Amino acid sequence: MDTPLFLADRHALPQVLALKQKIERLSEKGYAFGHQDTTSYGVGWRHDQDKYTSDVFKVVGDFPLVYGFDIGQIEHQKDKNLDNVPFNDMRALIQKAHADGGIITISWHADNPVSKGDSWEVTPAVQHILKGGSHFRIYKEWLKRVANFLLSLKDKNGLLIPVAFRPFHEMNGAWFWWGNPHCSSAAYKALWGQTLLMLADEFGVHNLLYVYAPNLVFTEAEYLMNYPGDHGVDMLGLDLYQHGTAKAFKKILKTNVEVLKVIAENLNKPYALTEIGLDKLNEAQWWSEILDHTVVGTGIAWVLLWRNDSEKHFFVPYPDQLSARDFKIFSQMPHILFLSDKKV
Ligand code: BMA
Repeated sequence: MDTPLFLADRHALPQVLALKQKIERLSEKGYAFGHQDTTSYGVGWRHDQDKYTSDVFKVVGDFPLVYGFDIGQIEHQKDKNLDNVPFNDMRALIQKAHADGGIITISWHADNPVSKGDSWEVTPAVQHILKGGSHFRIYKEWLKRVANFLLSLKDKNGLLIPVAFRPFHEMNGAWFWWGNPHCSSAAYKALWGQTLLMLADEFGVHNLLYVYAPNLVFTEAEYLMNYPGDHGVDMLGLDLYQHGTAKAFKKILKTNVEVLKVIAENLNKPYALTEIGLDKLNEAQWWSEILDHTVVGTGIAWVLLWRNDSEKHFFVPYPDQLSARDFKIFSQMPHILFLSDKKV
């Protein structure tokens, strides 16, 4: 794939282009394994200074290649994110993952700037936070705090760490205030453009690769409904969870990956499954027979499994979990890239 010469942020730092090229290279070798909050906590443990681990590491002896984090609550200058991860720990874990050669991706479960409820509080807000709207100033203040955190992500030489940034995700669903039923596509696109411009031009954030990521779609048109345009997006994502049977999920996954691949190839952008998983993993062979079977050879850059909160909410096995054996087999497949695979 030839990397286009432009990035969504025209003043993006060289390390952002390097990140994009790394993502493109790895998708030619296979796909990377990613996990949300992998070093922040897992089933039955939380990160502390002397214990650097991950449920992925506990089961397979290796770390993911892609590390997901979420900055929800940074907009209020809180000490911890919405899942109780202290932002100071998060920064240190990002620095460590980056130093180890991992790829960092960040989402933002922002609170509702109008109602002050959480992301799932769907009082219409998007139209009010656009320039000229009644809540623009609040939004701008919140975005400044986002910018401050992103600009604090520096490596040991003081260089900014490049981040695949995935704001306002799953916008074609009804559950977030930025979702389609609660704002028009035009307003969503305006919010995307405004966010990018403000982060880059006003707050000087130039370490971001912008990822657009709808939830499950049925058609290309649906995928593109809120697409902010080629010049505002660097990478295409898609979020998809298994809610029904394995058979039904495989079919949906196959269709979605096909849609994503066709669009991404047309637009010449890398693409990934930016969230995926089966909560509680009650399928012993989920990794090899369901996930890999459908994703292998499709050019997907990564799969990012969602977080391991507790025995009631987890997407990656912990030791002795039903799918742990299969996960180990999956992790050893040569086309699935973990941190120690120095293939990229
Ligand atoms: C959701 C759930 C929530 C969590 C949120 C943000 O999918 O895991 O428990 O707060 O993501 O991480």
